[in-house]
Amino acid sequence: MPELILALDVTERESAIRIARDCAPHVDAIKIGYPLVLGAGLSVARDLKEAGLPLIADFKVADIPNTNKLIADQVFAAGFSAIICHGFPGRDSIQACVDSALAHGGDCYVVAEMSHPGATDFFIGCTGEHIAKLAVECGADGIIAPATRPFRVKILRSIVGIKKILSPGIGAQGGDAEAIAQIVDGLIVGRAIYEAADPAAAAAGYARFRGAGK
Ligand code: O7M
Repeated sequence: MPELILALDVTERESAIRIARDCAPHVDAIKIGYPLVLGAGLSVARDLKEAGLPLIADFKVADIPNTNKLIADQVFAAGFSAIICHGFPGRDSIQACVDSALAHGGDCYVVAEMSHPGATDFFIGCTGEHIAKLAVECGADGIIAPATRPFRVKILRSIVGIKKILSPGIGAQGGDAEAIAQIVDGLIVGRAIYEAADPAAAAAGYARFRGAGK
């Protein structure tokens, strides 16, 4: 049964807190990244935790191992439950984030393949598969794979097995929630919820896909 993850990419603290509070009954986790943290400061994480949901840090960390470790340690110290890193910097950089997550009792997810049109310039071929394999070998909790390309998610599933697949690209980017809910562990939805006239109602609409079996 896939979880519903709210990608809270608004840039103002007050609206972030309001949307998180209103949507909390319908979602399983909240993912924030540069838009909100640069707009409102890292302390917004503490405010959002009051919604009572796990917080995922989407900084798509993509540096050398030492810098990745420094970033990941700060993320967990700020109260996040999980960190997302890029896979393309390679095994040692992924491992640094996984090790930090393990040390803090958190999770680490690795971007294996992206959802936007430009991703086809780079990821498709053997890159996504290679990153997914590295993520498994490093002991990551799962990967990020595109809801806009379910056929790619199926290929990546054959590599990661029972590891989690969290999937963005639903709604605003054209991915179909019903189709992707059958094959992933987490639906990441942003604009289709936070830009809706009634974000809580939109979240409740997507929450019905949590019942779809994998
Ligand atoms: O639903 P949206 O399109 O408004 O937002 C999607 C969110 O997922 C947004 O936070 C993106 O940064 C993120 N995302 C993608 O859209 N595509 C990807 O390939 C990867 C991510 C992501 O979450 O990576 C961790």
